[in-house]
Amino acid sequence: MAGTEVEFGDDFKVTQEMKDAFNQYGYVIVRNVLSKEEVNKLFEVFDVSDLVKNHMDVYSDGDKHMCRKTMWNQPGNDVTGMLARCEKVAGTCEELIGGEVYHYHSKLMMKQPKIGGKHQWHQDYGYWYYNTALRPNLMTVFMALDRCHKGNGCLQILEGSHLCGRIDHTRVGDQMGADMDRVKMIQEICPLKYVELNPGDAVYFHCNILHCSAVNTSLDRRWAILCAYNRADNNPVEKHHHPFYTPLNKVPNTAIMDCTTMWDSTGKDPFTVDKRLESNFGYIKREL
Ligand SMILES: O=C(O)CCC(=O)C(=O)O
Repeated sequence: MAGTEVEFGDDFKVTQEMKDAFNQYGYVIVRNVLSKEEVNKLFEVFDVSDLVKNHMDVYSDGDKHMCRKTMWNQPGNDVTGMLARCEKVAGTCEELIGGEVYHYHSKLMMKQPKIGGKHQWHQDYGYWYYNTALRPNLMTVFMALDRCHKGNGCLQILEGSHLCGRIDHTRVGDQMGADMDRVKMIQEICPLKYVELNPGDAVYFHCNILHCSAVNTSLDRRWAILCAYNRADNNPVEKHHHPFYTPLNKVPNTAIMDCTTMWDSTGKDPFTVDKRLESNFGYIKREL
């Protein structure tokens, strides 16, 4: 579909066609937004940081499969901070969502061979809604670090489903899942897209797009780094486990390779198991 898929290059800029595609389909894929060198540098960060060691295990379906993830709230000044603050990632989101954004959180998703768990059909705004950012003006950039394909549980989205509005969600294991009766109806009108990506490709998607991913039944690891943003004029009303508006201080794309601080957790405000429990309790309290 025109505009939903573009190639990154030196002259990359967000075109009206990309904006139209984002508005109509709820996502845009940018191929090779990260170079091989940038992807390799991120893997070097994982080697020297405690990002991998400090993962949480998130179960979705009552079986042995689990999603491993590590999350942090503030971008910081190290390599992952430069990634989250650079023009091609954060600046592209500003163009697509139509205004200044701030960093809502980043996470490393580690879907391991054979044991990597599924993500239920959900909208990110299905649960971010409870964080009291009142408008669905949030979005995520999912950047593939490994090849993501059907066999290792690539992202699946229902094209254009963000236009169906926010759907009710309930807890499924450690996750929030959308009301499946409603999802089935939406599947009748919104085509399913398997978002197959090569390392360095990214999908930029709206917080109301319905998405999921299957278990990783293959021997191929499926790691990805995700940066989520909220529009600056959508500051949440209540304090919660993700930040209020904090200026992003965007940097040029070259900052990722220029950055000599591989990892510095200072001020990154990691999202701990305790915070997850707090947020789950917050949700349950509201539900009751
Ligand atoms: O990593 C995935 O497959 C999906 C991640 C996701 O949908 C989420 O974290 O909200």
